[in-house]
Amino acid sequence: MTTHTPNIFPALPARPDAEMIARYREDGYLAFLEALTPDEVKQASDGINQLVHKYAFNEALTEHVGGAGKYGQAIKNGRGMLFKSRTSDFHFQVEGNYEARPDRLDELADNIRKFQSYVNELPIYDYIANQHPRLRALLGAVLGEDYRPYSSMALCKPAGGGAEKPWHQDLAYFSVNRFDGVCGVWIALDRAIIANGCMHVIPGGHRRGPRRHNWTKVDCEITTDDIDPANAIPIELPPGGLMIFHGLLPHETPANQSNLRRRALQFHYQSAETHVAPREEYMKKFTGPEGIFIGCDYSKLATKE
Ligand SMILES: O=C(O)CCC(=O)C(=O)O
Repeated sequence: MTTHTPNIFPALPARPDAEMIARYREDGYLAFLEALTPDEVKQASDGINQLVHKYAFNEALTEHVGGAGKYGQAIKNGRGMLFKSRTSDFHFQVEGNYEARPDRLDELADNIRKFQSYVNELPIYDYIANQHPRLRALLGAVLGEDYRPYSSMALCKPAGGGAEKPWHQDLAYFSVNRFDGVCGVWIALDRAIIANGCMHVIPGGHRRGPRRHNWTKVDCEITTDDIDPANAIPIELPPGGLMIFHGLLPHETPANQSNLRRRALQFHYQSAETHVAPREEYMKKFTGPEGIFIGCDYSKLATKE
């Protein structure tokens, strides 16, 4: 077991200092208890309900893919109904054990598992992701001033059973040309604590490079022979708190075993030198000692029983 003083600071500063950035490079993450204002948190949280009301069961705007989805039969975390916008990449997926109904849209909004590509759906998301002055200063210091957005994706955990997201590195999924210039930003919209599935990280775990991921019955994950959970620390955050983390940092969020909903926003960013690479090129780089790809291989999942 390692001892570690968590990199949890009171507030996201106007400019991060050199010491903070040195700790990011060393430990792979920084957290700030206060980053969004209560009004920004409310707008972002209400936005989830607005998007569900706009898109769910709206045939003109949305395609509904019932039940398990493309890969859902093989894994527990992909089973809920999928709502896909017909005009943009925006889509969201319902938690696997929840039955979506058109007459209960606010309840449905509390039972979403995943929102994807939502940043252009409402001005508040574009503001937080791309214009927030303090977040821009932090990203500029971490990735270089000419960084760019990579994606927007948010996992939520409904009260009383929202599923876990097991140990993984985000770069096990992202087809990019290099692994030193990607980071994620995770922002709590509800209080995130151990009981409702807050983030857990392995401080410094990004420095070991890519780790082996396997498809299990739950998800694509680093199994515990390559992670020592005793080295993990929880990052508990109030609404509006923010964590920035390296694309190779192993992290997980346990299941929500409480009656407290846990919503969060997540954005990823890339440095100017980082670009989307053909899958084959990326797979030759995200390798273990044998030179074989060890990220999340979707072709294996499609054939999994
Ligand atoms: O928000 C969560 O529960 C987990 C987010 C995460 O680790 C991911 O999307 O890669």
